[in-house]
Amino acid sequence: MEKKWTQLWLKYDKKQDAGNGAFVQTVKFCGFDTKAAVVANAWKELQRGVSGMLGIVPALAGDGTENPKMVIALDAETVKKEGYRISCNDGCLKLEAADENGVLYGVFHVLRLIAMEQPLSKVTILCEPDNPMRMYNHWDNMDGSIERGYSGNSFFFEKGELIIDERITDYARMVASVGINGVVINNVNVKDEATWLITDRYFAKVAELSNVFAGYGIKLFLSLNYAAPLELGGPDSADPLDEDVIAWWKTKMAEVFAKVPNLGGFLVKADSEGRPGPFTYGRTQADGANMLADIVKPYGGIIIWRCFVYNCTQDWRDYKTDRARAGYDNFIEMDGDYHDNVILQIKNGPMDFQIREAVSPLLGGLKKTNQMLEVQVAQEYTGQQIDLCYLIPLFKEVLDFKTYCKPENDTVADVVSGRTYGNKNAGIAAVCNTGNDENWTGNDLAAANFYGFGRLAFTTSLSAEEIAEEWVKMSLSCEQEVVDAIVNLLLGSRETYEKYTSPLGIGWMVTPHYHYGPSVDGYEYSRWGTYHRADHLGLGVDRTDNGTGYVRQYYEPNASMYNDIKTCPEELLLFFHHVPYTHMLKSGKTLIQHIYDSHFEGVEEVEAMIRVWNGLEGKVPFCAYEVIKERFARQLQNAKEWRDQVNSYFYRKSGIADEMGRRIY
Ligand code: GCW
Repeated sequence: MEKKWTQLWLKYDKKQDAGNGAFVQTVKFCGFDTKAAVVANAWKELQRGVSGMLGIVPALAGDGTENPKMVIALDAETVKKEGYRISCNDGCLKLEAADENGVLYGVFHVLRLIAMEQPLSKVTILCEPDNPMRMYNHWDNMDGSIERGYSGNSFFFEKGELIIDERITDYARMVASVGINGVVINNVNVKDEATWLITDRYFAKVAELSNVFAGYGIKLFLSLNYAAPLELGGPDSADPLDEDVIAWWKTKMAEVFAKVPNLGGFLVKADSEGRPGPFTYGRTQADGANMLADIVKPYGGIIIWRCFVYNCTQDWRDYKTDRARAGYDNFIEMDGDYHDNVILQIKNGPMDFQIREAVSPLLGGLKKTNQMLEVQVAQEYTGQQIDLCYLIPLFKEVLDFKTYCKPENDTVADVVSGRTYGNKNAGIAAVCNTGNDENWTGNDLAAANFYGFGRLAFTTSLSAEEIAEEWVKMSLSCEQEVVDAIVNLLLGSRETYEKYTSPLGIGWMVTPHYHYGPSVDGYEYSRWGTYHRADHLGLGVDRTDNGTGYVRQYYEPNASMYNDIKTCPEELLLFFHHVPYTHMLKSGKTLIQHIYDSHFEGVEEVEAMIRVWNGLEGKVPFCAYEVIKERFARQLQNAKEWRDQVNSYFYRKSGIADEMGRRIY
């Protein structure tokens, strides 16, 4: 069966000219070789976009051309790496770029403006990426399944093989258009065939894929099985200090880098959720990461080492062990020991991609180690691309968080961009939400996250609203009324989701393993360390000085702020404190009343979103309209289930009735 797929925000359908056609008729390149892959692709894209949107086929101007309307010129002096400047003077549009990636990003910027029907004549803009590394991580398995994937199967793998087709090129165009410059194609849980990606069995295909990426300025990365030596017929150990193990990796990496061009390096999940790692051999995380890093260094390779290391066989009776502490406790002591081509990749929160949790204290806690932020665009705990949950506001909140690691430049955005400590190996990665569904992301509106993450990683100062507006205009409609309606839906969606799910930062309460839908006690008596600790008097995890002491992992004044129930931000109240149901919130409501109210409100808000959506029938493309409508119907079911289970649970635990006398079971 032939698979089809949409072009998302690069669909290049007919647009109002807005005076733009005049600029893109003849284009002249200065200082760039139009035959070089990335520049050639940029030129191809410009032709494709302009002819689709404006009905003009741009021509390449020769050296002798008197008055080209658009000039794409090299400027590595005043424009930084991967950056570009667009300006318009005397009827000539100028795109100056520092390098080939800059040309590509600049061209996509021009196309974006055309797609948004904005006049090019008014542009003067210098765009340089805020983060050196801007990556998508795919959790795709080689059998074609995707761990935490909600939009079909993998388009990278099928039945143990790599797929190289037109869709891969479209994927590369898509992510390059928002500035992504690195992609990990396989799941961090590297098992079975995936371990063999670094062998002869797959080199030819991996190289082919890597070349496609190279044409769009994207470095290929692979997830690595730390125990590869044992599984690929090497030494019977993966001890990072063992001479035979080191020798085996040296030979292996020499081979891999020789066979696979454009390889950026490797992502490693070690000693995490049953994956092998240096702890097995009594070695440290730094021992493991540095061993690999030293070996890939001659090839310019980077080792991205995940910090998702915690005890996943905890006893729920144990109140002292706190999963939130684990990342920091496992990595802080060796700050400064990691070599300079190691980057520690840290999830935004200390638990796991919940709808609301504190910011990981490791970010900025580490002062002498390269750090990268990891967020999840795939909606594992945030509605699985059935429920609408625009995540850019959440990501911005994390990036804006003031760590107090230094007197200035101390936000998470500063730290992970490398501004705080002046390091180059830094950036942001996101677990991607795509699959081989026709619309790529299951719910068409979930593509706003796919788009938005890249835009935000490139230009952190963009607001969630600006990003949403761009995406809507490029994907669904430029009609202002429609744009406003959809942007509002997106912007309110995270809080709505939060309202009908788990309250005030406590998280979880999800169906075990699947993580969609409510199960209040689903993880309460399990080994995973994700408890709410509800009893008949109250709920929440005491992470203060009297509890697990987690608050002390933050710098002051954050530590004291979180420690004191009076200053702890209320949206994180239950993350840091065990609180009586009768505790009075700033709103003047008791905790229990807040739980009831927010759950009723959450469902009402979903109903309101559905009314808005129904009003857009005929104003957005039919397919998208129908898919989204169906998703909203499922979201409403889910929201009601959450409301009723959570409210009933806490009514039964507390014995306190809803002041409004609404139906609780
Ligand atoms: O959130 C958990 C997921 C796992 C995932 C793990 C991780 C890839 O439930 O499916 O494994 O995080 O981030 O490694």
